[in-house]
This record gives sequence, structure tokens and C-alpha cells, in this order.
Amino acid sequence: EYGIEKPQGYSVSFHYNPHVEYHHFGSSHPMKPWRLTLTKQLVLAYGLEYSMELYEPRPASLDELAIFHDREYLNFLSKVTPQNAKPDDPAYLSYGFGGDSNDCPVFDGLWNYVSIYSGASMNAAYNLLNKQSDIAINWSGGLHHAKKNLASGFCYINDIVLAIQLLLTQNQRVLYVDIDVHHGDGVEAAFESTDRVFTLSYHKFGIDRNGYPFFPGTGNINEMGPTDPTNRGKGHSLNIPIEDGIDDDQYKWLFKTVTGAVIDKYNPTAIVLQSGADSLGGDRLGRFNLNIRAHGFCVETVKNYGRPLLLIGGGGYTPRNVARTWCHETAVCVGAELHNDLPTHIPYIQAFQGEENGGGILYPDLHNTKRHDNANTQVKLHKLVAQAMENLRYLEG
Ligand code: TV7
Ligand code: CA
Ligand code: ZN
Repeated sequence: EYGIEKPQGYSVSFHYNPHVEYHHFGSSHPMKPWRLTLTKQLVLAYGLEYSMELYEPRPASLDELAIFHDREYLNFLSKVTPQNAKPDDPAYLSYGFGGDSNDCPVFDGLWNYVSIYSGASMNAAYNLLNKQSDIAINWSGGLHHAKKNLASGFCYINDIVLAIQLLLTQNQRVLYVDIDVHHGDGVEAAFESTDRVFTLSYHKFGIDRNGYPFFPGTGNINEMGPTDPTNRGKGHSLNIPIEDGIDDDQYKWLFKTVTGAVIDKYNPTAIVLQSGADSLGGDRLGRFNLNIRAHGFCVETVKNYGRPLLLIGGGGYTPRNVARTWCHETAVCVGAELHNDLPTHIPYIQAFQGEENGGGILYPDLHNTKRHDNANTQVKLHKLVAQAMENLRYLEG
């Protein structure tokens, strides 16, 4: 390794309000805020807090959330409780609550929960604006499905849109990149009419054998935002639909090629990376076969462009692997290598012990969990990249 200089010395900030952990969506719901407890414990156990600045942001206020969301929706969200909720109230259904799936339940402390994760993303964005940090991290955010007046897919408030709106006060062009296994539809929709935000999402896309589309059912390669040529947002969204079982080498190649081309052509002055961990192998809801280091390669690739970077969480439904991945990616940001043997003094060490593989280590082989056959052929991926490059020609005007 001697003589090779890695770009180092980024100032990194970690924005986390621990009160977010104490919220529960319901016992059978896949979204588990305590995965953030595990993440924080791993980060501390490896001593990463000495290489970055820690912040404990206050919750966002209703007025702050109203820079994107409708006030009527926020008023409803701020008042609804499991005790006063009326599931037959038309407002309740129209705002995305209840329904068959119960993706967005009303739980105790809901308003507190959404204000906390949103406050953390906004605090992180302010840190980038003030040049207090080069990279600002909020693992509790990344709730990319929420619309201005609609809860969707476990997301009630779109903290990403709020953070990007803040970044736009001092940046001419913001790039949004989303490696969650689901399509980042809420962020794409929020900025569909501007050329000052480019949205790029990698996700599973397709219909399963029961005829249900993979959630949210949008994000095919031909969906590039508005089609009206007078709309400034035309061509400023790129969607990369992927099939089940994609492996490390395929994903790394796809990510590097396409993200690199977008950064070169769009030349953003700030980047927001949603690093949803449900694209890992063995995720309870995901379909991909990625290992932790391949997921982290995406963070490293974006980091190496040296633009102000907001790094946020998102999905991730196998909590121990979410914690491993986000700890690894925190280390990537500060430029640290971590031992594969987990430190022995972690409070929640039992959560990482006694797995068929991966007990006691940071980098288990998740590809070996092989729950999804790889339906991505090299031919299909090359065609996908060719189509993505074709879509990017809109940027040349
Ligand atoms: C960012 N998948 C969010 C991802 C949101 C995915 C969905 C569930 C689910 C919800 C539960 C639950 C679940 C085991 C999984 C179309 C439906 C579902 C037909 C009966 N268990 C993110 C949202 C997705 C809720 N929703 O991107 C309570 O899985 O697929 C759907 C919607 C409605 C129709 N029904 C199928 O990662 C954070 N939900 C258990 C309890
Ligand atoms: Ca995605
Ligand atoms: Zn997801």
C-alpha cells in the first residue's frame, strides 16, 4: 500500500437524535426503528465517533416541514393518535393511512418520530451549507416515498425533499442518488418540474408471480420525468430497473458506469445519497444479493467525487445487517478500515451472535443466503446501460 495516496481528510458529521429509537410501527411491521440503536452501538464500539463531529438535532417544527408538505396534511399528522384515529374518516384514507396493507400505521408518538428524523436531515443539510462538514450523515432519514399530502410505503414526511430544498438555497444543481431496493418516487415527483435537481434511482422493478408489481410499481427505464418539452424538469430523472438477484460485480459496474456518467454530465454542486440497506442479500423485503462491501462501494464512489455529500438511510429490514452496513459506510466516510471481528463490548452483541453465518463478524457473506436467483444477464445489463446513456443525451440540450 505504500506510496498510494487515498483522498483523505474529509470532515464528517453524524446527525442523530436517539429518541427516534423509542418508536414502534407495530410488532409485525418490517420497519424497526431499533435498527438505529444497533447502528449507533456498532459505530461507537468501533470508535468512529472520534473521527467525526456528533450532533443531536432538535425535532423539526411544523413550519419547517411546511416548506414542502401541505399544512392540512401536517395538521392531521400532528394530531392523529391510535386513540382518536377514525379509519372510516375520508381524510384518514386520503392521506394514505390505514387501507389493506397498513404500510403506514398510526402509532404512539408518530408526530414526534417524523419531526425527529426530519430535523436530523435538515440539520445535516445546514451543516453542508455552512461548510461545517464535507459529508453529513443521518441514518434515521431517507424516507423517499412520502408526497406533499400523502403517507406512502412506511414514509410520512419526506426528509430528503426538505433537505434538498435547503441545499438549493446555495446550490445551482443538486444530484439525488438512491440505492434503496425501492424506487425513490416521492423525491422524483417533488422535483419533476425543475432542472436544478437530477434524481437517479436504482431499484427492483417488475411483476411477481402473483401479479403484484414490486412496490411502488414505478421507475421503468423510460420514465424520465415530464414529457412536455417546455417543462424544465424534462430528462432530469433517470431510473435503473433491476431484476431479482443482482450480484456484487454487476451492481458495482452498473452503479459506477451510470452514476459516473450522470455526475460528469450534470456536474452537481452537491450530492444527496439515499443508502437504503434493503438492497443487501438476505433482506426481509429486498430481492438483491449484495454484500456489505458492494453496497459501501456506492458510498465510496460518490464520496470520491469530492462534492458536498448528504448521506442518509432509508429501507433495511434485517436489522443486524442494516447496522453492519451503515457502520461500514460511516467508516468509509471517515476513511477508516474496520476489523472483521466485532468488538466484544457492544451492548447489543447478542443481536450479532449465533447466525448461521456472520455470527460475531462485521462482514458476513450475504450472497450465500441466496434467496433470489440472479435474473440479470450481462446482455440485459449492457442494454440497460446503453438505454441509460441514451436518456442522458437530454442533458446535452
Ligand atoms: C423506504 N412491502 C419503504 C418500502 C415500503 C414497501 C410493502 C410490506 C409490509 C407491510 C406490513 C407488514 C409487510 C412483509 C412489504 C402494495 C401493498 C402490499 C396486498 C395484500 N409486512 C422503503 C411498501 C410495500 C405492514 N407495500 O423504500 C404491517 O411485508 O407492497 C406494498 C403495498 C398493498 C396490497 N397488499 C400488498 O424501504 C423506507 N409493505 C406487516 C405489518
Ligand atoms: Ca432506489
Ligand atoms: Zn426500500
